[in-house]
This record gives sequence, C-alpha cells and structure tokens, in this order.
Amino acid sequence: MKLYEFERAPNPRRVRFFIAEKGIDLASIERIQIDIGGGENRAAEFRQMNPMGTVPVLELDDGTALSETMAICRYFEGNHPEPALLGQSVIEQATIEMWNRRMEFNLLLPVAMAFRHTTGHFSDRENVFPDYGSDCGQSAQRMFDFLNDHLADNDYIAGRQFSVADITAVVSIDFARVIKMRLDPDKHARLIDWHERISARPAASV
Ligand SMILES: N[C@@H](CCC(=O)N[C@@H](CS)C(=O)NCC(=O)O)C(=O)O
Repeated sequence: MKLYEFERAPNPRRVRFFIAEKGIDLASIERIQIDIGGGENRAAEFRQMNPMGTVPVLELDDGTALSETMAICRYFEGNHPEPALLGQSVIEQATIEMWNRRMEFNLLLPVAMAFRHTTGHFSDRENVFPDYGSDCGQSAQRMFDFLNDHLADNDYIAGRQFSVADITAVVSIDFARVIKMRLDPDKHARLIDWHERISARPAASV
C-alpha cells in the first residue's frame, strides 16, 4: 500500500491523522512525497492515478488508486472499524457526515482559497483573485466565531464523540496559520480549549 502525499498539505494530513487514530502503524504504509508546488501532481504519470491531479492518493497492492480524502478515510474505516471515526449507528453516521461536510465546505475550502488567492502559490496553474482570497479569509474567520459558540454545548464538532469532523476542523485551523490567521484568545476561548485537546492527541503530530 502506498500513500502519495505532500507532507505539509492539509488533505494528506487529514488522512495521516485518521490512519493514526485507527492505531494503524504509518510505517507499514509506503509514503511517497509529491512535489505539488513544483507541479509533479499535474504530470501525466500522476494523473493516470488521479485525473484530478491532487494528493492524497492511496494506491492499494492490486494497483487500485483511491483519491479524495474522505474516500480514503472510508476505506480505512471499513477495514479497521474501531475506533469508529465516521459513526456507528445510522444517526451517528449522518450527524458526523453533516458536520464533516460543514467543516470541509465552510472552513477548509475558504482557508484553502484564502491561501491560494492571497499568496498566488499556484499562479502557474490558476488565475489568482486577491479580493476573493481575502473574502474567503473573512468567511473562515466567521466560521471560527461560529465554532466557538457551537462548542458551548458540544465537546466535539459533531457532538459528544471525537470524529473525522474534528480532524478536518483542526487541520484547517492549523493550515490557516500559514496565512497568519490565528484564533483570538479574546473571542475564541472555547475553540482554543478544543484545539488544545485535539492537538494533544498523538495522531495530531504524525
Ligand atoms: N477534494 C480533494 C482535494 C485534494 C486537494 O485539493 N489537495 C491539494 C493538497 S491539500 C492538492 O493536491 N493541491 C495541488 C493542486 O491543486 O495543484 C480531497 O478531499 O482529497
């Protein structure tokens, strides 16, 4: 099994975090670094595995290539059901999916767009709209505020149990530091407390 990734990028970190939470030894998976800044992910050879040209990609021993972070996570959840990170009962699964999608669309995506459009990091492959980037940064800030309120009644993002939604949220917040977006101790005390709890998990550091 091979994991094609770029260590500093947020989506590959989500996968590593998920795998480590499952108690799977990351050393048992061959990790191959793809230089996304240099455009290695856009080369024809890589696109044969993932036509979308993004990391992460998990290549199974039979050559099957799985891309999309959540598809890879689902593969590991199916093969290593404990601890459940995508929920057990139908209602848990639906609730966790609801929150994870919120974290992807309303937090990770705005942070990623703020990064791409304020730094021009990928200007070799896309048009850069700095106003759009700063607007996305403001959307992410509003999500920080929202989550701080949400955590008044919830220990974790999806409610009472740690789940993939926490992984998506913490990885997004950490990646936001690259563009100097930080949690504000005056406004985000609960979110900072949650962030410290999640960051203290051993899987947060892999
Ligand atoms: N929807 C995909 C998004 C993957 C993605 O955007 N990966 C980034 C790194 S975090 C990437 O490969 N960027 C390179 C590029 O856009 O050229 C997923 O969930 O895996």
